[in-house]
Order: sequence, then C-alpha cells, then structure tokens
Amino acid sequence: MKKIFILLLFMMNISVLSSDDFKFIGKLIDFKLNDKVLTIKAENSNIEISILFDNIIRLRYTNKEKFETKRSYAIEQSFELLTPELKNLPDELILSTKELEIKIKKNPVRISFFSKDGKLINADDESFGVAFDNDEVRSFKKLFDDEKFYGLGEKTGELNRRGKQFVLWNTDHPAFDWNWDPVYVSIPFFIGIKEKLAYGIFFDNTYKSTFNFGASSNRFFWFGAEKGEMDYYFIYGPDVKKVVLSYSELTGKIELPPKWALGFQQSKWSYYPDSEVIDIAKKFRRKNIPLDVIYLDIHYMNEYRVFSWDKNRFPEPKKTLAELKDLGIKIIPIIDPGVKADKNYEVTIKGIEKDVFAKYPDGSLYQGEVWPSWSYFPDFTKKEGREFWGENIKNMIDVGCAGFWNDMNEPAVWGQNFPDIVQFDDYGFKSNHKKIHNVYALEMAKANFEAFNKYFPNKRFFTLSRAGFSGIQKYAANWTGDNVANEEHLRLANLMCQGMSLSGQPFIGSDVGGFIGVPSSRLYIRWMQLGVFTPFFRAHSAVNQSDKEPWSFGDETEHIVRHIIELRYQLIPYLYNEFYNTTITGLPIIRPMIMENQNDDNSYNWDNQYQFFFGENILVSPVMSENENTKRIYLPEGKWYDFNKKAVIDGGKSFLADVPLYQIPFFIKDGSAVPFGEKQLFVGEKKEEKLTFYIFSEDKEVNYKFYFDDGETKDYRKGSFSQIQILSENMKKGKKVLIKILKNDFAFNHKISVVFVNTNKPEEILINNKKCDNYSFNSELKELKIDVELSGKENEILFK
Ligand code: MIG
Repeated sequence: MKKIFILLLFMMNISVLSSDDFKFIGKLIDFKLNDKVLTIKAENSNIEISILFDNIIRLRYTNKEKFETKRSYAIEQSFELLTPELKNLPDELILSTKELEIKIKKNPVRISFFSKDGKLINADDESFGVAFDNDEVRSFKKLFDDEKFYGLGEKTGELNRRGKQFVLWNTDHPAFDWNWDPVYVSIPFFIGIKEKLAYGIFFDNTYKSTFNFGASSNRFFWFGAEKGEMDYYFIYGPDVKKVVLSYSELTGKIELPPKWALGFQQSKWSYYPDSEVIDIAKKFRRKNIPLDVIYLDIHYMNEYRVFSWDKNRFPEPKKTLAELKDLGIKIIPIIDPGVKADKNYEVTIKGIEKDVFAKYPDGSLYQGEVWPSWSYFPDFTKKEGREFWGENIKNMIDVGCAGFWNDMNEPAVWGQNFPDIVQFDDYGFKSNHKKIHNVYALEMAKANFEAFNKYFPNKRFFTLSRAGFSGIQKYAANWTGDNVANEEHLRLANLMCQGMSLSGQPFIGSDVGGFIGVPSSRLYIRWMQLGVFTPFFRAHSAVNQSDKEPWSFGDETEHIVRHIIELRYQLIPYLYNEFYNTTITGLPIIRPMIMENQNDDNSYNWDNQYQFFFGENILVSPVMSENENTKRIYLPEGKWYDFNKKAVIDGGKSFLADVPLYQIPFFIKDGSAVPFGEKQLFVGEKKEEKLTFYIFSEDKEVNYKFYFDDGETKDYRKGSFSQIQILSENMKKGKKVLIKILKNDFAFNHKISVVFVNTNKPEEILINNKKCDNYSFNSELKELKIDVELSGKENEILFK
C-alpha cells in the first residue's frame, strides 16, 4: 500500500514536471523575409525580427501558432520598417544594419548583437535563450563580468541594478525602504553597459514581469513575464544618451508643461477648509517665499466622492480658487480613480449609464474598497471611459483647477488585491486585470490629456501621477510616492529620480521633507536643496504628521529655505529651456554621471552615484547626509566653476569640500552659459523678466541656445517663440562673443546681462563696434558684468 502511494506520488510529480517545464527554442526549421520582417520558424517558437532604426531591432517570439494582433500601450506610433540586409550562412543568418550586426545561430536558434567593429554587445545564453513555460515567457541573456544595469524606472536601491531581481507590478506600499520591491511605477526598460558600451532593452509586455540582473546567477541575467509575448526592442547606443533618446523615440516624449509647474509647490494631507488654503497662500506671500501651487488632498471632497467638493469645507470653490489665482497660486486637487458606489451620486449614475466601469466576467460591476469605501473603477482602456472621465475633468477646470494629482492609480484597493478576473475593454481586445493592471495609471493620465486637448486645445495643464508604465511621460509627471522623513529616503529620492530619468520620464520629483515622519530641520533643508535640482519640486506631508511648510522649523531654517527656493526660481529660465530641449530630444533633465561621463570609471563608483547633471551645464553634488558639513565631491576631467565659492576647480579628481548647511554644491561645466532669472514670488510675477547669463569659458567654447515663450499656451507650436544663441570663443585666447537672435516671434526682454566669470578686466569693450561703458568689473570675484540690449540678428561683444 505504502509503495503504491509513493509510486503514485512519483508519477504525479513526473507529470507535473513534464507539463510545467521550460521549453527552449530548438533549431531553425524555416525562415523567410516577408515584407521587411524576417520570420523564422523554429522547433518551439515562431520568431519575427524587424528593424525600426539602424540601432533599434524588434524581436518577437511566441510558442503559439500565430502572433497576437497586438496594440502596444507604450508605443502608440507606428514606424516605417527598414529593409534588412540578410546573409544566409550554413550555421547562421546574419542581419545587418548600418549600426548593428545581428547573428542568428540556427541550431539552436540563439541571437547575438555585434557592433560594426565586431564587438559583442549582447547575446542569448547559449543553452537557454528564449524559453516558454506554458504562458510564461523568458529571455535568458549571457551575463558578462563587468556588465552593469541601469534604469527599469522607479526602483529602490543602488542606481546599478546588478545582483538584484525586480518585479514590475504597480504597487502602493507606503514607507517602502531601500530593498522593497515593487513600488508604484512599472517601466520594462533597462540599460546594460558592457565595456562602456551601452545598449537598452525595452520589453513591451504589460503583464507582471520580472527582471533578474544576475541576482542568483553569474551565468545569465533574465527577464520575462507571466503571460503575453516575448516582444522586446533591442536598442544599441553605444552612448547611454542615444539609448535613452531612442527609447523616447519609441515610447514618446513629454509635452512642454506650463512654466508654473516648474515653480515650488506645497502640499499637505490635507489643507482645509478654504480659509486654511488661503491662509497658507497668504503666509507664503507675507513671508516672501516663492510658491506657485497648493495641492488639495482628499479632504476637499464630499466623503471622498471623486469630482465633488465638500459643502462645508469648500462652499464656493470657484470663488476660492479665483481668490488664490489673484495671489498667483494654482490649485491642483487629488483625483482617485475609485468612484463611490453611491447610486445617488450623479457622477456614479452617469458612469453606470454610460457603462464605463470595469466588470466581472458575469457582467456585474466590480466594487473595490478604497477611500470612498466601496467603489467602481472606470475602464480607461475604453474610449467612453476616458471621455466620461474627461467631462468631469473639464468641470474641475471650469471651477479653476490648473492641474490634477492622480493618486491610488496602481490601482490600489485596500490590500492591493484587485481581482485578476475583472474585465477591461483593452481597446476592443477584451482582457482581464492581469494585462491591464500596470497600464491603468497610464490610461487614466491619458484621459486627462485627451480632455485637455478636447476642451482647452490651446492651454497647457499639468498632471501628476503616482503610478505609471512606459509612455507615462507623454501624459504626466511622476513623484516617488509615500516616502519617509529619514536619510535613507533622501538617498532613495535622489536615486529614484535618477532611475526614472534614465527610463524616459524626465518630469520627476519626491515628497520633499518626507511624507511620513518628522525630519530634522537639517534633513528638511538638505531635501529642499535636492528639490531645487529635481524637475518636479514639491513638499508634502501625510495626515497627522508634522508640518512641512518652509516656516515649520523655526526662523533660521525658514531663512535658509527661502534662499533655496529663490535659487530654484532663478534657475527656472535655465530649467524651462531644458524642458524645451527634452520635448525635442527626449533626453532627461537629471542626467546620471554614467550618462554624461560614460567613459570615466569614476562615474560608476558607488559613492559618486548621488551626483548628477541638472541639464547639460550644471553638475550637482547634493548633500545626502543630514549631519555633515563636509563632503567628498568628484568632478570629471576638465574645468568647473564652483558657483557657491566662485572659484574654478580642476576636475579629474575627488576632493573634500566644505558644504555649509545653507549651500548646495553645484558646478558649471566649462564652455557653458547658464541663464539666471530674477527672484519672483511665482512664475510670471514679473512680466518682463530680466535675465543674466553666466558664462564660464576656460578651455571650451560656448554654444548655448535659449528659448522663450509665453509659458502657458500652445502658440509656440505655431511659431510664437523666440530663441537666442550665445557663441563665445575661448575667453582666454579669443575675445569675441556673439549673441544671435535666431527667432524673434515672442516678445521678451531684450535687455540682458552677461556675466563672465573668472576673467580679467579688458581694456576696452566694444558692442557692435561701439565702445561700451555699461559694464562693471568685480576684481575680487573676477567677474565682468555687461549689460546688453539685443537688437538685429547678431550682437557682437569684443574685448580688447
Ligand atoms: O492612502 O490622499 O501617495 O501623497 O497624501 C493614502 C492621501 C492616499 C497616498 C498618496 C499621498 C496622499 C495620500 N494618498
């Protein structure tokens, strides 16, 4: 009896093993080049390979008879394919583009990517390659000794992801920590760097997926998903910049935000009633602390009904928001996707009428529990769902809201177990939650975007989203969620913003000061300083936690923080120009050292990972420790201008620097112009802002383009903008600076100042051949300041 039982168990085990085991791709059976797509039939897979650009190759694998008809959530545009050059050798096929050689071994089918000069960049594991375990798909890749991994969006821990495994499944996990995974955003895109050559892989699959960067193996790294196709884009650099730029080419670039969205923003869970919001606004003004936005957290609503206003707390929202607008304050309310299952609430009634809520397979409405208690969840993958949402968004704008703060959009329900069987339209493909979960926030943000374009086509708005997927950058900024007021989280905020920036989302920031807990005043100050150099700059605090307004830590801190925020406002012209560039190139604003100095070994050093470039001309080394007043800073090869100390530093070394609490170390790169604006209490307070361009040119020449527009409409798309260009010869040798007006279709203040740092006093200055007396020289700082009124096409400054 016992024996039979064991035998039975044994047999069961066998049968389990045989059906659940991985199937690897066998040998090539047949191939053909079909309308620019290389189709391969292999023993256990069909494969399609196509070329989008010379450095972007798409690979699709399925263990099904046919490929799915697929609509990508991340890639919304279609690309004209290139015709591949194909060689058929006895053992392999070779596909060539201008930048890559793709070798496809025939038995078994394994793919490797080579640069044109024959360097191996990336290869399938020889034995495993792509594998299927029923619905589950995986790709095993050879792991090289020095290989490093970056990106993968919003992830905790070190910037280099090597040695760790990550899951992509949008998750609301307040007070996550250094090792917690996953958090809110899923971006299945990473960068590999091998022998300083960078490539990227974008795995276009929305199901729960896993990325293992050699966490448990020194042989391979792998990525895969529980379902869907093995459908990935291989992107070759070799520059990190090119990889990120190509990824943005695929998944989209940000739109130019309203300029005020670059200003300082203050939040609290929650400011209410209306009089408190107005008090906060007035307090900022009275204290001369710049502020552009106040957030309304969940208490503004009537019992958390989305799109409602509490009658007692905000009896006249339109009037209140207008009053705030007069103070230069924009209001952004929180928006949660769950719509209270209240059959007497008109938004709910409309939603049911229009059939826009997600349902169970038996046709009944799904209800999940969240702030409003039991709630319905709009299906944003359905056009009608987004339209329904959009009408409500429009109503909120009519009340005076300038932007929206999408929260709980993972989607989060208490306990985080949104049932997998809930159905979504999925653009007509009809799928369940397993496929839609990770794109729910993306589609919710898209609903806003579509509403803005439909109802207010010429105005710019702002959406802040907690969750997201590849492509979220097109519709919203992200913040890094519910962090904690401690040093570890200051570091996480820094690295998470860098990680997102490497992953196609340039518009990113953290809850300054920490959402949960009480920061020391020193931590708060250091976090504020980091905030100056993050594209999205907002202080926030959870309910029943300490206040995080600039004055909450006493007079001395308030004084320091006022200066910090003022610095941010002075940098807004520079930052806005970087945003403009990002809309065109797709390059991020926060640029990790490995992106700007890829060939420098020091960029990969663990202790240098907290430094980054802020746009193209500034290197920041934020202080990541609350009690330190000195810090080790590394500056790459070349000359740098220390903006605080007003001194030139020779790079290519690290050094110990004094970092007094009121200073954030930042350095201007040689060959740069950096525009500084005037101090303002909010963006646009001064109509004719006067700009001062700092010019630092030691061994390198300057070539800097600067963009002006109205900051709030889309008229720039019709050409209503201006642009100037500053060109300077090396200030030591040559003595000529040209300021060109490239375009002059938006009125800007033509009176500018130019400050040459680390320079000697010239004997004479000529502007457009006329002697200039409008200058001052500070011999102590070695700064030469010249006031110029730009005119014509070209303005020449000559030094004698
Ligand atoms: O369950 O709206 O991340 O910023 O203050 C918490 C209240 C819901 C989470 C957000 C946070 C916000 C809070 N929300």
